[in-house]
Amino acid sequence: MIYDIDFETMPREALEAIQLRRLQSTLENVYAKVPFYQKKFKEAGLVPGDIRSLKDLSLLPFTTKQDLRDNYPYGMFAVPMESVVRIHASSGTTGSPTVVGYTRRDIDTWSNLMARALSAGGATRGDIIHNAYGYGLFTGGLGVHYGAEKLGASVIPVSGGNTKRQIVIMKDFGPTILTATPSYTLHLAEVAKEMGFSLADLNFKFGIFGAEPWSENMRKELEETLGIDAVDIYGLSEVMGPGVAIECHEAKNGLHIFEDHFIPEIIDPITEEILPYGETGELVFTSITKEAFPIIRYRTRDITSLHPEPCICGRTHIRMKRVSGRTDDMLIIRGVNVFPSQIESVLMKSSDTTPHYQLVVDRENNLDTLTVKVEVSETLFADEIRMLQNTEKKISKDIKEYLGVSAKVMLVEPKSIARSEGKAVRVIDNRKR
Ligand code: DLL
Repeated sequence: MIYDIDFETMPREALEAIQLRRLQSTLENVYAKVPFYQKKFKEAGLVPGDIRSLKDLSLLPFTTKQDLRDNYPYGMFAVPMESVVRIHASSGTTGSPTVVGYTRRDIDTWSNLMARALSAGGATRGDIIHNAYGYGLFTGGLGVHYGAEKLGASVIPVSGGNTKRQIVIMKDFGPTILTATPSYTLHLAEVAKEMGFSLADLNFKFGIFGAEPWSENMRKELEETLGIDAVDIYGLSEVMGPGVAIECHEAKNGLHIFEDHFIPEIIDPITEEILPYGETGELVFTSITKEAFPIIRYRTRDITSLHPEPCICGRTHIRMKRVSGRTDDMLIIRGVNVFPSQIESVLMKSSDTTPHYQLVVDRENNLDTLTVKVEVSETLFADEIRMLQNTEKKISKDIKEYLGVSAKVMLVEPKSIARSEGKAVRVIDNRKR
C-alpha cells in the first residue's frame, strides 16, 4: 500500500518544484539561524538568494561529520531549545557523538515518513510489529515506533537484547512484521532454534531490516530462515533516522528516497565532483523540511548509486542501490579496496558455514593481512569436519577470484564470534592500534 499517494507518486516536474521551494526556504532559515552555515556560505561568496534552481545546490559547500563534531552538542540547531522536544545521538565510535534535535513538527514529519516506509515494506494497520531496534539515543527504536503508531499498526516496543524473552514474546504475541538489524535477526533465529523451534513457524510475513550493510545473499538467508519477504530500510541520525529511504516489497530492488523531504546527490569522495545517475560514489543529503536540525549537503560516507527508472510499485521517488559500505569501513588490503559486505556475499555461498563472520586485518612484515573468521555450521558431521580444509581453501579462492584480494580463511567453532544486539562489528583492524 502507498501511504501518501499524492507525494509518493508525484510526477517529477511537480516534485522538483516542491523541492526547489522547500530548499530555498531551508537555506534562508539556516543562513539566518545557524552561524556555521552563514559563515560557510559567506566564505563561498553566496547568499541563499543565489540558489535559483536545483542545479545551483552544487554551488553550496558540503557539511561533514567533523563540522558536526566541532559544533557539539547543539551548535547546529536552528531553533531555540524551548522548541526542541527530542534529542538523539549517534553512537560515535571515535570522537564525540553527533547530537541531533527535533521540533514537534519534525517528529510529526518523521512519523509520517516512517509510516510511509513501513507501508512500503509491507505493513498495514492490521499488523503487529515486533520492533527489536534499540530504544534510546539510537534513532532506530523510537523512529520505527512512532511510524508504526502513525500507521495504526500495533507495535511491540521490545528494543534490542534480552533475546530469550523476545523469542517468547514472538511466540505468544504473534507479531507479523519484524523490525531489527539483519545481524540481530540472525541471532534471534539462532536462539529460537536453541529453544526448540523455528521463526519460520511463527506468523511473520515481512522483515524490515537496516541500520547496517547487508548483502543480497543475506537477504535470501533471512527470507528462508524466517519464511518472510525482507526489505532494506536506510537512514541516518544526521538526516533524520530510519525512513530516509526504503525498498518497496513489490520490487525489492533499490530503496526509494523520500525526495519531497531529502535531496540526494552522489559525489566522487576524492574529487567531490557530482556523479551522474547510475555511477557509484558517496551519498550526500540535503534536508528540505527539517526545523531543529536542517542539514545542507551532508557527506554521509555511504557508498551507493542513484537510479531514476520508474518502479513497478508506482512510486516516482528515485531509488538508491543497497549501501555496500561506508568510505570509512572500506578496507584497503595491499592496495585492493574491499567492503565487508562483499566478503559476506562470498561467504553466504558456502553451505558448510554460517552467516556469522568477522574480518581481522593486521600487518605482518609491513604487509597487510586479512583473516576471515567464519563459523562452521553445527550440523556438520565428524567425517565432514575433515573436509573443512577444503572449504577454507575454496572460500579463500572465491574471495581472491571475486574481490582480487588474498585472505586467510579460518573456520571457527559455532558461536565463537560475538553476537550483536544492534549493529554488528564486522571488522577488527589491528593496523590502527
Ligand atoms: O542506523 C538509522 C536506522 C535505524 C536505519 C534503523 C535503518 C533502520 P545511525 O545510527 O545514525 O542511524 O547510523 C547511520 O548506518 O550512515 C549507514 O552507514 C548505516 N546504515 C543505515 N541503514 C543502512 C542500510 C541509523 N539499510 C549509518 N544499509 C548510515 C547499509 C545502513 N547501511
